[in-house]
Order: sequence, then C-alpha cells, then structure tokens
Amino acid sequence: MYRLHGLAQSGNTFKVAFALRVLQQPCELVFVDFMNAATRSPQWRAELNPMGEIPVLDDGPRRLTQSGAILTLLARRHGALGGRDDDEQFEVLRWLLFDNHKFTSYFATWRYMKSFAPTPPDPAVRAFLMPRIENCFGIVEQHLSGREFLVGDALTIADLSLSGYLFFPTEESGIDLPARYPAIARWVQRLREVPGWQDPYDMLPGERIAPKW
Ligand SMILES: N[C@@H](CCC(=O)N[C@@H](CS)C(=O)NCC(=O)O)C(=O)O
Repeated sequence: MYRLHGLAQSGNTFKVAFALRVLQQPCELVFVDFMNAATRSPQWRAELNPMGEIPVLDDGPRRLTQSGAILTLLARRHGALGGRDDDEQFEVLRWLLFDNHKFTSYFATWRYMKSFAPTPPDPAVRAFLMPRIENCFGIVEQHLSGREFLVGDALTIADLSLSGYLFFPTEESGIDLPARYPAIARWVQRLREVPGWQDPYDMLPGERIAPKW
C-alpha cells in the first residue's frame, strides 16, 4: 500500500491524495509537522526528502517526491488521468510545468504568508506576488471558459495539479474565486463532484488552523 507523508494545509499533498482516491488506490496518510519545521531537520531530510519538501509518497521501498512527477507516475502505472494520446499527454505536461513553476507556486506562497507565517506578509512581497497570481489565474480563467477540463474533455492529472490549492477556504488567500474567476470557480465545483473528492481538512491529517493575517 502507498504511504503519503504530508498535512491538511498542503495543497501539494492534496493533489496526490486526491489522485490516489480517484484511482481507487488505498493509501496510509502520515502526518508531517510542517508548521513546526519538521521538514527543515537534517534527520527528516536524510530519511524522507533531501529537497526538504512534502509530499513524499512511499512506493514500497522507494520514496517519491515532487507532486507533478508523482502524478505522472501514478497516471502511467494505473492507466488513467494521463491524457488519452500523445497530444493530450504533451498538454498535461505543459500544464504541470506551468502549475509548478507559476500557478501553484505564487498562489501557495501567498496563502502561506497570509494564513500561516509567523509574521504578517510584507506589503512589498504582496505587491510582487499579487500581479503574478492574477496573471496566472487570468490565463487559466480564459482557458477554462467554454471547456470543462484543462486537457481534452476529461479529467486528467493537470486538473488535479492546478486545483490542489483551490479547495481551501477563501479567507486563507483572500481571493474570491466565484467573484473574480467564475470559470475557475465552476471547474473547482466540477472537481468537487468527482468521486473520491473530499475536503482537504477532512481528508488529510492535521488540525485546521485559523488564518493569522
Ligand atoms: N513542486 C513541489 C513543491 C512542494 C512544496 O513546495 N511543498 C511545500 C509544502 S506544501 C514544502 O514542503 N515547502 C518547504 C520548502 O519549500 O522549504 C511539489 O509539487 O511537490
């Protein structure tokens, strides 16, 4: 059985957990005390992930990291969610890279600073991140206008990757999806209806934390 190391606040963990549920693969969830710097300890890095990141997926004796790489492996191994032909697989890869480099990266960084960081976000950091988030969200909003999923006409790991942080409460990021990005909000609702979906705070280990700032 797979074992997934992460916590409820981690949308990157949620991406993998949701994929495993869609693929009907049982998984043991292991809590990582990320908020108390568990991933910064040399011992954790030596044993779990030298990159110092969650999620980590135990695949037998192998420890897999990077949600995009993990999602790709799962899709290939279980023969679903990876795109139905070469063109779709290429598109899936493009969106995974866009997500990891920009879409999730800027948004998750902002949400962490706004909700969970020990000090309030510096206005200069907000001024740097917000236009970049808006640019990424505008690109996805336009792409999703008039289509149901990111690639082709069916659910893929691209949807699971880009949506990973969009199921958390609005107050954690302060970005009101239905008001500002209606096509994204409709897509997120569609994903909530996929069998296997569950709220991250119900699915993953760890206590819910009220947004700090
Ligand atoms: N591209 C990575 C990002 C993983 C990531 O940034 N995880 C966060 C928690 S959700 C983390 O461990 N951050 C620690 C750090 O960046 O030092 C992935 O998708 O797995």
